[in-house]
This record gives sequence, C-alpha cells and structure tokens, in this order.
Amino acid sequence: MRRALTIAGSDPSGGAGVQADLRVFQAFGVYGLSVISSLTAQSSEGVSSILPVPASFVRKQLSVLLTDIKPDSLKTGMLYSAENVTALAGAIRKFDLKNIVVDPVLVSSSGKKLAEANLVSALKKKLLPLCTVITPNIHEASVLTGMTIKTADDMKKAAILIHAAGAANVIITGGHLEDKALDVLYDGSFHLMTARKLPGEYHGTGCRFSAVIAALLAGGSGVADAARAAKLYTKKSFAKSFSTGRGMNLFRL
Ligand code: PXL
Repeated sequence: MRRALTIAGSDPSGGAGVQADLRVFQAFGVYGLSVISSLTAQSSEGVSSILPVPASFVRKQLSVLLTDIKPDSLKTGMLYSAENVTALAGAIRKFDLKNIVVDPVLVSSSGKKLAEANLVSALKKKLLPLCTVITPNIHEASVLTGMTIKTADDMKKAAILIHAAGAANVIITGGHLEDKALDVLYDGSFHLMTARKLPGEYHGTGCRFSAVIAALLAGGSGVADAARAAKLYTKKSFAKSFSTGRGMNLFRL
C-alpha cells in the first residue's frame, strides 16, 4: 500500500492539520503516517493557543519513523518554527525523500498567527529548493514574495518569483480573490484552474487541498493531474460540509 507522511500541527476540532490530512489520505486509499510539529487548542470557533513541538523531538519522530518506513510522498502543514523546518530539511536529505508538498501555513482562517517570525526565511532557504510543489494561498504567496496580490496577473507574477526561488511547481490558490476561485499552477508554463466561488467560511481547505496532492503523488500521479483532482475534491467537499459547533463549518470527509 502506498504511504504518505504529513508533518503538521494537531487540530482537536479535526477541521485542519494532521487530523484532516489523515482523513484525506484514507479517502484516497493511501496509508497515512504523521509527525506532529505543533499542538493547538482550538474549536470550530478558532485557534486559542499554540504549543510548538521542540525541534529535537520533531527530529526524533522523523528519524525513528523514517529509519523503519519510507513514505512515497510527504506534505507539510503548520511547522511553526524555523528549527522545525531545519529538522525536516535534514530528514528529507538524509532519507532521500521524494514527492514533497509544502503548504506554507502562516495564519489560520480565523486570523491567528500559526508561525513564528523567522519561519518564512527558513522555508525559503531550506525547504523551497527541496520541494516538488508548494501550495500558498494569496496571502502566503504575498508574504513569500513581498508582493501585493490583487489580480490574476499578480498571482502569475508571484508564481514565477516563487518558482525562481527554487520550487519546481507552484500552485497559488485563489479562493481569497474577490470574484472567482482561480488557482494558478506554474511549472515553467502556466496551467489555470477556475471554479465558481462558493459563499461561506471553511476551515482546513488549504490542508485538504495539499493532502490530496500528496496522496496522488504517492500513487504516481503528476503534479498537474493531482492539482486538478485536488481542486475538484475541495469543491465537492464544500457541499458536504456541516455545522457542528458554534463556529465554522467542518468537512464530513
Ligand atoms: O488551515 C491552516 C491550519 C493548519 N494546521 C493547523 C491549524 C490550521 C488552522 O487553524 O490549526 C493545525
């Protein structure tokens, strides 16, 4: 059975983070492995507190697991600290891991900071050159590039910059643009994916989008096919979301 590893934060509400990633892996028939890089206290109403896992213990989780089991793909979520990025980059090199999907998590949908200040420079320096694909939303892409992104053209310019910084494939997800949900994939040429924008606030969309890509890369798909499938899956799962707590809708699958 193909295996995908998520290295991400814990979300007790199950809407995002490791819990969401593992459900997506399961839905795509891929065996899920998980290394926890941060803990959060949160509900459907948002993130209340964060406890980063010390990098020494992230390194330990990685080395014990990877000495035994090698994943066919890996995705990152809320790494939180620059030290955790360094620990992961070391493991990717040491264990020669392939199919690396980086979801550069910086802020929650409820507006809480999910990364320390020097995470972005560590991501750019250490993880970008190792990744197969990076999946920033518009906010994350603007932090990575220093650009203001307001239009589809801005998204394209940002994708070129992030590609030039070392990411082999860049997918900027545009659910946050005004009129439509446009995703821009750049791998040296552009592939545009559009969908109608649906109303409402959904928690964990980015996690699930990148988890689908990791699951499909583990099964041998190419990035463009995986990205199209991830967009379709994300769109379908909006229709299957439900309201259970006092806050944002959660996904059933
Ligand atoms: O959606 C980003 C995200 C990722 N990982 C964890 C989170 C969140 C958002 O709240 O809690 C653990």
